[in-house]
Amino acid sequence: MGMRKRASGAVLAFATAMIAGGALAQPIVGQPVDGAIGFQTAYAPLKHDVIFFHDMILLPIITAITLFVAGLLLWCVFRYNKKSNPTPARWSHNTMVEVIWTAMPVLILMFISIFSFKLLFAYHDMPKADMTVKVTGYQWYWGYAYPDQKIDEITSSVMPEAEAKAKGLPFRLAAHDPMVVPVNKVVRVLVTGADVIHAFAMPAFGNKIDAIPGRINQTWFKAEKIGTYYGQCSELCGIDHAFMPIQINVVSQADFDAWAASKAPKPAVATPAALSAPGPAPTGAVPATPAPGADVNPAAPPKPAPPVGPKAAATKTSAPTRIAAPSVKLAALN
Ligand SMILES: [Cu+2]
Repeated sequence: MGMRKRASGAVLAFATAMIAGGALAQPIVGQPVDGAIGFQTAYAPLKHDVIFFHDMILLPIITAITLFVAGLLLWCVFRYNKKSNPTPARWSHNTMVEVIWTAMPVLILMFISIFSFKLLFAYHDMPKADMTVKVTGYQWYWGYAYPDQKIDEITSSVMPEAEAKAKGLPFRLAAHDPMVVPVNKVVRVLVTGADVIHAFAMPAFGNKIDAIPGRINQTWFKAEKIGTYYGQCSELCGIDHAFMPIQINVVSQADFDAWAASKAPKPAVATPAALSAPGPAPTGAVPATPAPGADVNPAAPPKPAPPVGPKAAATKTSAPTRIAAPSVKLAALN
């Protein structure tokens, strides 16, 4: 009776969740859900591929092997115990059986590898990107820069507990200044770390990639629905590792354009390079072309190390400090 009541309660909760999910035009994805099982719902192509690979390829094979081995065990236990089989056979080898139990696992692994490599290539072979976001992991927050929109790095930090509670948002998932991207656009994500190794993970899009100082890793997603998506740093990076959530707001192209316009161009900052620039500096504008040596275009592959010295250091100062920091490390590593 209790079980039945609980089961019907679960069905009701599921139905309510489905209705609520349908009614909500904008999903909020990435929060813990009571009684959930399996992966988070997919909202990007790679995640669909991941779920297909797991649910349609791996899970049936694992289930079949488990049932087969369990059946063999039970058969041996009941058919060949001392009572049912008092005089055991004396032979020990069977060539056919040995060939089968060697060949079968090889064939199974080859079958899995077909789909596994297909998935791997899907991650690697990014479609033509519509835009780029450069993600930098810091102890303990994230930086999002938009080179195409000329938006300097935006610092995104965890929303304090009191504020999150007041707004009804999940603490440790909600963030200030989240990443904002347009819906149905291929977003190339360039990921690096400024201090230690972090990892950029967005389960609803199937993304998880290390943010490594001195390296730029690349991944991509194409968000399929307008909404709010939560992820977290997924590489133990220090004492506040649990307090650097990743929030991505997927919005319409019009909303994204408005947001981008509000973030760029930034007002001019008085830097030594800007002050010494020939001619009157245009008011309220950052020079359109990056200063030489200022590695603000993360799309470019790591270049041979520029000369490191007082001169190089002087040109670096014209770049925003946060972006310059990893570049300096890149140069030092090269
Ligand atoms: Cu971390």
